[in-house]
Amino acid sequence: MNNLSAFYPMYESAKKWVVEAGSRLEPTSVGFFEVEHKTSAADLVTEKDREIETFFISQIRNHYPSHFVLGEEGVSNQQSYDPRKETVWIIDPIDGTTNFVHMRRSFSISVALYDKGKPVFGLVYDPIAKELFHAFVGQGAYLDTEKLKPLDGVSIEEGVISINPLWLVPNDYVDFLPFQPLVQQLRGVRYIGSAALELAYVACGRLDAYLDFRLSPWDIAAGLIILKEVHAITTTMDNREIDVFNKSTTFTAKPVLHEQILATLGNKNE
Ligand code: 2AM
Ligand code: CA
Repeated sequence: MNNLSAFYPMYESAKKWVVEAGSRLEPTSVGFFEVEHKTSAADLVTEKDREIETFFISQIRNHYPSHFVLGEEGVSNQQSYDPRKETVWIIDPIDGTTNFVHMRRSFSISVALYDKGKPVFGLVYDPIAKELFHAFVGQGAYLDTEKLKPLDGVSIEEGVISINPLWLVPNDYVDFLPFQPLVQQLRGVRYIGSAALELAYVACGRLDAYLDFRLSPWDIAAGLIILKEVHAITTTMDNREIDVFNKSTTFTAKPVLHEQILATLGNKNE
């Protein structure tokens, strides 16, 4: 842990920055903003996404000029670098942009720091609920000041899980048919639409598992760190280790449930 202690002041700074950035996303501060499509009509970006990412980049450049920033909106415009050799902040300025645009709630800001490819700390902040999920590697995970407990096992029959509904229809990633009996066995299925928040909800026990498509580093970087601290089991859908710097399917669950879901799906996705 000694070599990580140098990062502690950055963790403290990051906590202040997410709360400050979040205040700009509250209904009273937001006002009118432009909405654009990226790859499709379902893939939105707003001027608020870019504003929040720019806020973090200016803070990081001022305080830690040697660090790199990997942000969803690509505002930082840095020369290419190897994230496994540098100190990198991975930032999703608004995770759940569709929710931000349509509902003005159920979105989050996700900030993580990885040093030479290794996780250091992660924060997921919901500025509407004013909930900050955070963890520094090896020191436990927290919801605000409350330490989160290690997760207990749960069975499919008792499980309430979040699944991207697109898993349940023909798709490019997994065989959808085995998901239908899975849904029938579960106590309940939800989908929130902010990957970072869904990972945080598994960590604090509000959800028992979460499965989603090929997510990007900024969607999952912070959540993975928080989940590990509470002993969630997190893999790709084919039960491999997630490489945070590459897109991958994401499957996190409480003990027992992870194994049961994979068995129910028949590991057909291997
Ligand atoms: P975003 O809101 O930051 O884009 C549900 O849409 C979840 O999947 C959100 O966390 C969303 O992140 C993420 N996601 C990743 N790629 C996406 C895409 N191409 N279109 C919509 N959502 C995407
Ligand atoms: Ca995102």
